[in-house]
Amino acid sequence: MGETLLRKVIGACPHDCPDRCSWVVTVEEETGKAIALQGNANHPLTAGRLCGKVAGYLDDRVYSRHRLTTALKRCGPKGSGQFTPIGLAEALDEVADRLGAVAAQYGPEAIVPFSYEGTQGLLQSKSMSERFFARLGATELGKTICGPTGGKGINAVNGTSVGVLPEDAIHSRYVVVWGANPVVTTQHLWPVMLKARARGAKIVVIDPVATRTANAADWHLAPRPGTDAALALCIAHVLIAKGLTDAEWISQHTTGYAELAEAVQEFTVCRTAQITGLREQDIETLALEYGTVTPSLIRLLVGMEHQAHGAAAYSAIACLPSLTGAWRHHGGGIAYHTSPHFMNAFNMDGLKMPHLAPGPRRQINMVRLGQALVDPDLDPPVKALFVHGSNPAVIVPRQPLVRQGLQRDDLYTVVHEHVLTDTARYADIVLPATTQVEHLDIMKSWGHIDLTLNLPAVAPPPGCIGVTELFRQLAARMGFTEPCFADTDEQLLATALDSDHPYLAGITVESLRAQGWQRLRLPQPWIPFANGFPTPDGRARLSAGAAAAATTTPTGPSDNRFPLRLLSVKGLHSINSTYADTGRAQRRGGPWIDLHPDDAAPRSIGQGDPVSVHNQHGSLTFQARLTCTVPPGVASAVFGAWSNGDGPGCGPCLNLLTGDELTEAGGSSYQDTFVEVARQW
Ligand SMILES: Nc1nc2c(c(=O)[nH]1)N[C@H]1C(S)=C(S)[C@@H](COP(=O)(O)OP(=O)(O)OC[C@H]3O[C@@H](n4cnc5c(=O)[nH]c(N)nc54)[C@H](O)[C@@H]3O)O[C@H]1N2
Ligand SMILES: Nc1nc2c(c(=O)[nH]1)N[C@H]1C(S)=C(S)[C@@H](COP(=O)(O)OP(=O)(O)OC[C@H]3O[C@@H](n4cnc5c(=O)[nH]c(N)nc54)[C@H](O)[C@@H]3O)O[C@H]1N2
Ligand code: SF4
Ligand SMILES: [Mo]
Repeated sequence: MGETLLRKVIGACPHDCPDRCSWVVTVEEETGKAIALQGNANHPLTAGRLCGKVAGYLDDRVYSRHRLTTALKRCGPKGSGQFTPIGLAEALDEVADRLGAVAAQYGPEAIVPFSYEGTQGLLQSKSMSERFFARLGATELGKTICGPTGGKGINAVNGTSVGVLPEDAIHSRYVVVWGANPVVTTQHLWPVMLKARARGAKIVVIDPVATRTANAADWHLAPRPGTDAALALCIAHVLIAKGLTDAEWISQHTTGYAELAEAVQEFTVCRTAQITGLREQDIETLALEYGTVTPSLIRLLVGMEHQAHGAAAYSAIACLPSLTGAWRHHGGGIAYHTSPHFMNAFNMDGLKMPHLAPGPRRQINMVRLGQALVDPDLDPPVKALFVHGSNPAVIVPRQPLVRQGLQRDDLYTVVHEHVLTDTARYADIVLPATTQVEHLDIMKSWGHIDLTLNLPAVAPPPGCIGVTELFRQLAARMGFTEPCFADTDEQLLATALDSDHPYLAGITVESLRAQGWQRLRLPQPWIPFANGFPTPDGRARLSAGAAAAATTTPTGPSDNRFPLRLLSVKGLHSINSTYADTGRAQRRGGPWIDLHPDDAAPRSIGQGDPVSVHNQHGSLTFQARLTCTVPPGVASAVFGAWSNGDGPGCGPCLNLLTGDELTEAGGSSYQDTFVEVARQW
């Protein structure tokens, strides 16, 4: 008997996760089947291990019996999930005809492309599809739901939202994880923090919820949600009052110190304890430790941004390392995200070709998708929706309105997907997508600076089509004759890297093939503001922190029938709504809503009781979990469950209860959701 020949192919996880693992697919030559998927042992952060969400990617997606492998045409009412299989060519003919007809009758802006972070590959999410919709002159989607609010807050102070490289946490001696949950959401960064701890660092978590990270940390402080700006301003107050500031750094590298010093005067420890609900002694200890242990690092992610005044908290916090001079040190300052390093370096214009647009394009904010779909006065009205790499029926706030819009008979909806998501069930045409092991891509990361390459390892099922090929074929059918619509994936990859940016020096497709990833050539050690801040005068603007003083009390319930704040948190078993369909999240019971015993008692709610969680938008059913991990006044549940169908992952979708009010940066304020919880009898 001959030996089974195996081939190893490098790739990278496509998900919206800061870790961006590099992976290795093992393919059986004879069958052409992928038989194993493992983390790349050569990649420092991945260290040979994929997380539990993705380790089963081959079973859960590539070879899943639930995978879409043929195009579908709707044959029942919208949302019913009734479809007839049709050929891919026929489906594409129909889509091209219908888009053409909509553009001709209502103008191209009546077509709205809705894509988000299902895959973060540049080719699958930011190349041919962007060219296509630009050339068409379709509406542009304002991609505001994750990141811009926190980014705006930090930018207002530093002129950029980049800072310390998250992996440089290893050099820190005081790590403040502020509104982030790395044990769940950045699983490969957490071991770096533990290594820093082994070298003497203290890990402090600031989170209203006692998360897994909080439980694993040295110290957990649980302020009331939305009071972080006050806490940061109070820390500034103590640093100034105790003379723990770095006067030289302040005078050489900042403006607005006097304004900030004035603004923080009212944030005494006593008053801040009242605002935040923290103990005075704890606030003082936090400020003193932060001001004296060097290097100190604040790790931010998106946990605090989804509130009306989310940006203010990030601005106030962003002032702290400029007060202490933490930015001087390797591993000192703020670690937020690393995307801009990549996006500034890649040839994004070459990939997206925005100049193809016939003129300026209307923008619709993704957070307000529901309003856009039902607005009778919108000119032009939305007549076609093209979804890929996203699941708006689940992830967009104010879900009932989104679904009302998706239900419209005069809306033509196309969904390109792996599985029949809630959104896909509303489609007129569903197109089956290739998975990450079947297409070429190149990936940025938002949690490290390693560029990863993803090579196709196996052939896709015959009925499936990748995003690039999909839009190539649609472009041909729409009569777009520009040569750029004939670019192959290899040409797109070369275009992405066709840049003189020094960070890409020496990085080529060939060199990436060798080990699957390569580090951007940032100056080492990376001390982000060693040469000044990227503001017009090179200085950090502490006045932006001072301005945060105006919004230090959280938004409260607007209707006293709904007094409890509903916090959504990311789940361990899903990435946003992806993999909710595996049902893994429900294997340990639930779905749970976490409630403080003090809130449960007056409502006669006992452990495990079925409860309705409701407000002006709707009602969901959960099982109550009484726990002191949430503070009084807060109910908390995992986000991501689908609600249609009868699959194992179906459950309460939190966006049924959220509103579509915007943050200062146009983002979603889904953490400003207020509900009542009642025992179901
Ligand atoms: N397993 C898993 N990993 C993921 C994801 C996932 O769905 N599942 N999603 C990915 C994506 S898209 C993102 S954006 C990241 C998000 O990564 P994180 O920001 O780490 O995750 P979140 O759960 O959104 O929020 C973190 C914490 O913020 C806290 N928080 C909420 N409001 C406040 C507040 O007012 N103040 C403070 N101090 N804390 C507050 C919440 O209690 C929560 O524990 O994770 C990524 N990684
Ligand atoms: N209430 C509440 N709402 C939230 C959040 C919350 O915590 N609470 N989190 C918010 C955040 S931080 C984010 S980032 C967003 C996430 O919003 P999305 O980026 O829309 O995330 P997913 O729900 O994972 O949906 C991605 C979809 O893309 C599909 N997909 C994956 N790969 C491909 C591909 O190669 N091609 C195509 N065509 N499709 C593919 C997946 O199957 C999946 O259905 O949700 C936001 N909404
Ligand atoms: S979701 Fe994140 S941790 Fe999991 S494999 Fe992908 S990049 Fe790694
Ligand atoms: Mo996100």
